[in-house]
Amino acid sequence: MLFEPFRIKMTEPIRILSREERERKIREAHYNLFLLKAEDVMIDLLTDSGTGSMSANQWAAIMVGDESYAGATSFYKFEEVVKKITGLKYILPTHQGRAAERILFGLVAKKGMVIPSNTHFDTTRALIEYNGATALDLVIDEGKKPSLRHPFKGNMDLNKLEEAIKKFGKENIPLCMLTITNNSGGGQPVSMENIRETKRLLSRYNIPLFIDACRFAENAYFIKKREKGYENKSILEIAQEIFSYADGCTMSAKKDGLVNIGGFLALNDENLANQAKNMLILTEGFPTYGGLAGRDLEALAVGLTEVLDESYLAYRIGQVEYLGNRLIEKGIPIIEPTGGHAVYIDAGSFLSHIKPENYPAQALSVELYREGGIRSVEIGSVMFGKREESGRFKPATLELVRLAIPRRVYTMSHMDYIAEVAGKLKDRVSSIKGYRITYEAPHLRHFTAHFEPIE
Ligand code: P71
Repeated sequence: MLFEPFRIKMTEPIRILSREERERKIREAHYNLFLLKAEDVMIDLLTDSGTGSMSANQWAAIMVGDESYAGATSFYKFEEVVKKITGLKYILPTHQGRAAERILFGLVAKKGMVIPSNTHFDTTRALIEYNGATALDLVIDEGKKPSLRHPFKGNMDLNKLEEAIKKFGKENIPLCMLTITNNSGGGQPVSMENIRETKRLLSRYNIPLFIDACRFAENAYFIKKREKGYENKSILEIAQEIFSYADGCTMSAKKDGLVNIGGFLALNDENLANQAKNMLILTEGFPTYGGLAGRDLEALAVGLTEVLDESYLAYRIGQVEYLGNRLIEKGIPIIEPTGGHAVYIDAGSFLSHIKPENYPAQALSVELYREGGIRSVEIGSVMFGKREESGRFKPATLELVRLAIPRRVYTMSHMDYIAEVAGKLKDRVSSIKGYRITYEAPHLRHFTAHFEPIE
């Protein structure tokens, strides 16, 4: 039987709000869960990013953080761990993932260029588009069918990738990305074979491969469990092989770095690394701290080591699977099999009476809060849908509600509570109504949009 492989020595209270209070809070937040105060949320599944608990060893490391402006000891500890895992040569700390992306894409994503990926997550897509380039999602078709089971639904479609290279020309593709695990598509892993073959194909055209490495350890665990030949390898060995195919990576360490803030950009190309270093100094800070404090780098060095522990990963992936199974038992459609960091409810199918332009996944996420104080995140047409210049509505590929599980924060009984709340919605699903947007920002509108229910 699965249990949490840790003891809890410090707790945080959860405030229980009445249904009337929740109704008022969500209305005041314009039906956007990002605009709720955290103290008004009972179970917070908005994101697994920066929301985990640090271990006693990480807190101890915080105390020995070296806050020197230049050449801090903490930087060299961090750099050594990142080099050991990735084998990449130039390691630049940043305050979080999108700072690494901003620097990278600011240098390579010129107007008219195309950057393929299995699936870009919101910040990578937005930063590529902000720089005038085009972000292409080329995940295998199996990855777009929520109920279809496949061990590596995050895989790149190699035929589509080769077609894209021929269509756009290799000179217009500065790099190709692989997001591991594939966040927008359900936290689904990419197989080692697919990473190797993607690299092999790109090498023929001299296109570098970059890994969006947020959840690399969770991806490595899936490879160990599902891919032939890896069952006896350690997570570290698997991670090292993954990165051996990469020319660089961006990382939001707020996920598999097991820290509350941090990230990095790692590169092999000396020329690109020098340009990136100059941008880092201009916009984040001196290269031995990036946008971080010395203590953050200490905690990250420990976190990147702890995340490779197999009993931690078995619990982590097992907890997500446990929640997924409880939802399936209640007849709630989810992306199957469950991925690494979250359960994704297929709101398009669960709320099939709401059209994509009325945001079924937004409607479901509001309802989870009303019913049980649970905060989730919409990954559907609010996040990825568009109104084209012609006025035509272009929906997202999938309408999903993501229940992201923070690392080492909630117990199995919290999972049971979440499943019970979702089960109650099942009984009154046809009464749930759609929404319209009343305010939106030009980029990443989901963070600040206002909504109103359609009566
Ligand atoms: C996640 C996030 C952060 C987020 C996004 C949207 C709503 C709420 C929270 C961030 C990622 C990511 C991948 C694959 C780059 C970033 C940016 N994810 N790539 O999943 O998942 O990292 O947040 O540190 O800048 O909740 P950053």
